[in-house]
Amino acid sequence: MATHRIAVIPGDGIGQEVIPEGLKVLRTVQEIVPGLHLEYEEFPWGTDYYLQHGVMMPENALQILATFDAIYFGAVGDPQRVPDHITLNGLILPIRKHFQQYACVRPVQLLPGAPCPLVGKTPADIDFVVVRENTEGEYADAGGWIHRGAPQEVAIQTAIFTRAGCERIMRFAFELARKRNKKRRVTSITKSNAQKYGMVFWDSIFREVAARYPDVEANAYLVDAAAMNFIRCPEVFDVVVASNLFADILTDLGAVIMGGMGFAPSANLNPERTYPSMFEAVHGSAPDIKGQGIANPIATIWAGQMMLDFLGEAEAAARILRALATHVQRGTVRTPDLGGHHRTSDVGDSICAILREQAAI
Ligand code: GGG
Repeated sequence: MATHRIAVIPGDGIGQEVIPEGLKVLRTVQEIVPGLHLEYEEFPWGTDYYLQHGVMMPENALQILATFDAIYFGAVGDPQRVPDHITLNGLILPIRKHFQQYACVRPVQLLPGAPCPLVGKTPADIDFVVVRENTEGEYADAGGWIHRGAPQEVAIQTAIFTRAGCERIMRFAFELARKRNKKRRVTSITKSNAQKYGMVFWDSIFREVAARYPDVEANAYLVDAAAMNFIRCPEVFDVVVASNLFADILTDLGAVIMGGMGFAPSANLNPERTYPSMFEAVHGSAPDIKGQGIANPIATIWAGQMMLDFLGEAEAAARILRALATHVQRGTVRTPDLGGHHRTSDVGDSICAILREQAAI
């Protein structure tokens, strides 16, 4: 009987409201599935911590986190108090990079009952996964800003694409297409007509890696065409692989076609399991609604489900996904983003009640 130790970082804004619902669901499934044992330790890192200590997390934070099996993360950002580039670069990006969580897996799956803004599209049409390169590319933190404030001031931000980084994320995408065993198709997304070094390099590595997977179809789009096709024909996608920035942007679009930002989960995986992986919603801290208790916790609950799946707890993960899908299909408990009047905690309670109902059958 394995015990999984989970580091919990609610972070900022609605992260502090959705994480308790995720934990509520995890605790409920733990009561139901024999042998499932999860232990949690919560860390108060984020913008409040920054305002007290001058850093988003303590100096030894990564050493502390390294001792856990997984990290369950809420959200980061409180731009009224601290600029976003400080909060993001002080918390979530160093965790992703240090722990080599290079494969950011973001399902774009429309559950029956979820509100899809695309006319005529059904859950059968919207079922793909975006694999985001999570450690380099446009978020590599390479650049400089000189002569600040002077007329000759200049800033340079460089995207970094390494052969090792491209190969590993592409291999991951092809393996995922095999594992999903649906369309067996990987679509690479770049802007290599305009970005003629890094992205042409990405394209050439994609062709090399694709040649090693003859059983998986490989194709490629420019990012502008991909954005259009996410809306026009989402059914053509199975596994999408893209750089850090492009996949970050496209997965907000993906979230909207699967029902809204409140639905979209995200797993930052270290596939080799050398370090802990981190699970969070795609959405951010939503300062506009923080503290009101009305945020939709589905994405964070779904991220908790992905965490259990990655930890090898297949039965518990399957139960959460089933309960979540039932909750969405019933549509009786809805936060305001879905046109309802329920509260964040009502959604957590509803999913826990369905988990218990389904366990009793
Ligand atoms: N729960 C995710 C979160 O807080 N995201 C804030 C954000 O903007 N992140 C950018 C990124 O995911 O790279």
